[in-house]
Amino acid sequence: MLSASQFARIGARFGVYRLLLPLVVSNFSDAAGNPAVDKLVGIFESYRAANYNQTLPSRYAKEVVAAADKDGDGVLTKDEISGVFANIGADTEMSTTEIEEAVSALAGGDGVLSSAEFIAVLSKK
Ligand SMILES: [Ca+2]
Repeated sequence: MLSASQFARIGARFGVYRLLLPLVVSNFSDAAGNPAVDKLVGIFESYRAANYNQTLPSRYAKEVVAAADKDGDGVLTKDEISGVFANIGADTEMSTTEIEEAVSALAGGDGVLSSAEFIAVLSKK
């Protein structure tokens, strides 16, 4: 398991690679240099480390995403992500604009953040 600070360092390194190597292979590696994305991932990772330390990251990610997708349409909106932040007491940690930016960066070209994409992001540690 990576600590939040290790993860932040990796995020920073991705940022450097992103400048050096403009070729990216997925939404996540593209989005990992984005400060809003790094912040969002860091918040979820801190929450996981504090509350789901005995749970597989993949299972944790599925639970978070299932709770987040209120309308069950398989797509996560910024409002649904904001709702999760409120539920975990992190609602003051990111502004609506930052959440919007992170969701749109993670969504990639199609502009839609699917549950599956978000599970992949959250369980990537
Ligand atoms: Ca939804």
